[in-house]
Amino acid sequence: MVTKEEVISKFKEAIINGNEEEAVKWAKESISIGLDAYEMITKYGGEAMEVISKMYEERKIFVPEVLLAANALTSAIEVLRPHIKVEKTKVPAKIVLGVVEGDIHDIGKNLVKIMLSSAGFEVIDLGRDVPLQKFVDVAKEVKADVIGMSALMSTTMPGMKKVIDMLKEAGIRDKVAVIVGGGPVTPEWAQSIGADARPKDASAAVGITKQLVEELRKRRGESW
Ligand code: B1M
Repeated sequence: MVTKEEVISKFKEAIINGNEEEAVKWAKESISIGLDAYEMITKYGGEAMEVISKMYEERKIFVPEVLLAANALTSAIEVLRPHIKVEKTKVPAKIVLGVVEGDIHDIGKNLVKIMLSSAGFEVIDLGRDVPLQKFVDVAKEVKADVIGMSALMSTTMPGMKKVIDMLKEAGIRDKVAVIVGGGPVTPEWAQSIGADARPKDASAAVGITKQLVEELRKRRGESW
């Protein structure tokens, strides 16, 4: 009989080693012994990725190993995903979501998508490395309530500000809420570029989106 600690440790080890099969195996095991699916991804998966990040910075591993670890975590997320508990919202809303141009880190964004869609929001996923103008064009086209942007690199973060400026230029900044997130994105930076919120993680994105949509609805009186 394996303990919870052993399962968590094996799960992290599998991700760090980029062993997809093992990561899936321990993800399944975690569910069968009652560990929390969301915590397995964000806390323990996140910790494994931090180890990977440090090893990469210390040049002990290189991009191919980082990619293998990312793939192992992605496959584990697929197993854990149906077991994530999210409270359903009664606030209908459309969210246009994507990773900004130049950035292909999409695990966090995919997690945000899982949480928002599980909560009942309609998510239009633009994917990763999304041309900035596309956020604005699609938001207009679908009459989005919220634009969600993710960035994992300091070099791609400025794209978020550009999108907000484009929304202003298009005259629709007050019609849509903007949330931003990702490793280097701080609340202070989010505020400085004029975003409405910076949820610290995918779970926080649900409550914040609900609150922003309620405020938006009152402000714009449903007319887009
Ligand atoms: Co790269 N990478 N990477 N990488 N990578 C980082 C980001 C880096 C910090 C590693 C390091 O140097 N220590 C560094 C960036 C440094 C910087 O900012 N200047 C870096 C680099 C340099 C690069 C390359 C340039 C390497 C190269 O080619 N020489 C290259 C860039 C490619 C590109 O984007 N153009 C690159 C490539 C890759 C891989 C493809 C190999 C792979 C990505 C695979 C994929 O995503 N499909 C990869 C990975 C895996 C990482 C690290 C190790 C892990 C990222 C991750 O998935 N974390 C990362 C190190 C790190 O982040 N510390 C690193 C787990 C994930 C669940 O967390 O995405 O933070 P995260 O999401 C969190 C929160 O941030 C939040 O919610 C999630 C938790 O619930 N959140 C949001 C995220 N988005 C949100 C949006 C919201 C709200 C919350 O609202 C809209």
